[in-house]
Amino acid sequence: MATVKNSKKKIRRIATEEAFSIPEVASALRDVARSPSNSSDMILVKRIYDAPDDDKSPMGRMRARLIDLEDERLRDMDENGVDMHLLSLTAPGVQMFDADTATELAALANDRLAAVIQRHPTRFAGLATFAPQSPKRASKEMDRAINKLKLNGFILNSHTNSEYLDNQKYWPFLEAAEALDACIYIHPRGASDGMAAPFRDYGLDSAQWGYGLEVSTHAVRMIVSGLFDHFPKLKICIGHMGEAVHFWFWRLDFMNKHAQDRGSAPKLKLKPSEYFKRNFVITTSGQESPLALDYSIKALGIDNVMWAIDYPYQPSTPAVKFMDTAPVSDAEREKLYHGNAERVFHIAAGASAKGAGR
Ligand code: VNL
Ligand code: MN
Repeated sequence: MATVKNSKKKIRRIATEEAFSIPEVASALRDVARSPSNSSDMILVKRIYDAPDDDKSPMGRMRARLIDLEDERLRDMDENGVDMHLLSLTAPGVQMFDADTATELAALANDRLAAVIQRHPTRFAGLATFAPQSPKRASKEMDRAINKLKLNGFILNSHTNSEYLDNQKYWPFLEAAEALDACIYIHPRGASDGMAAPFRDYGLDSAQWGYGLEVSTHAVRMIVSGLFDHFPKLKICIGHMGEAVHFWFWRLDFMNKHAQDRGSAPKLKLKPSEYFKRNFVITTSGQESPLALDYSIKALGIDNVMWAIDYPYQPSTPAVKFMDTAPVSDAEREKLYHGNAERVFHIAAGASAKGAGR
């Protein structure tokens, strides 16, 4: 068992950015992989969804680990003392499909998610998928996902057809999320068409670099467009230690003021950094740097940071060790490991799951 600094107490561990898929979505992504699309997601989609169905293929194994919920995943959680995965349909979600296919597959994925949570209510919670391609139907599915399926919030894989949420055609579902008091987790996908070119070399298309730029740009567009003056209670979560947005606070505030003064940006009620602190929470997914954690807590406050693994793309053992040994107090560790996730994602406060091996 990993050592817990300062304490022997067992702390409930809720991992908040944990990826899954269902066979129907994986097979639709295989069709995308074989299509002529030029999206930067194609590099990853071909790698994972057109890999051989074979135990010896590492990417075939990755696809199997995404689809598995109750076998290897639960074992990995038990071995690492992880009480709960907050599951989300993995990137690019349904956002590369046509509107009808996307709407249908989102509902199917949400049904499967609700069913597995019902079978393992102490081990899984889940973020609902929706199809931004059809904002009106998306709002209906969002309502069903929260009120009927009792899911815990929403997942959105950044841009849709290279458009961002500051585009008012998407506002119906922002209104729905705000009214439902449900947080939207903006997860990365390959960069939008206009910014993808420099990320096509050296493996920069995905988690190494491109993903962070894609989501940080999305978050900043939302903020400086004035969207949060229309939706002051909307909650957005971003992973990978906040995609470095808060590292830019000083310059963003200073230069946004200039942009406002010369008329190239809308007037805002607050400074960009104030919206980020009010409307965003972040997770530590796939970014296990104690220095970045320390900066994040100082910049955003301890109530706005949550632990995540990024399973199965990242291994669980180092993610647990990172949080077990983070130089924070036990009260802070409780918030990072589960308290903030319980509040933001409406997860019932509860004891560690039986069988969580610690
Ligand atoms: C990767 C990492 C991909 C984390 C992900 O979603 C993710 C990757 C597609 O390393 O390719 O959530
Ligand atoms: Mn992820």
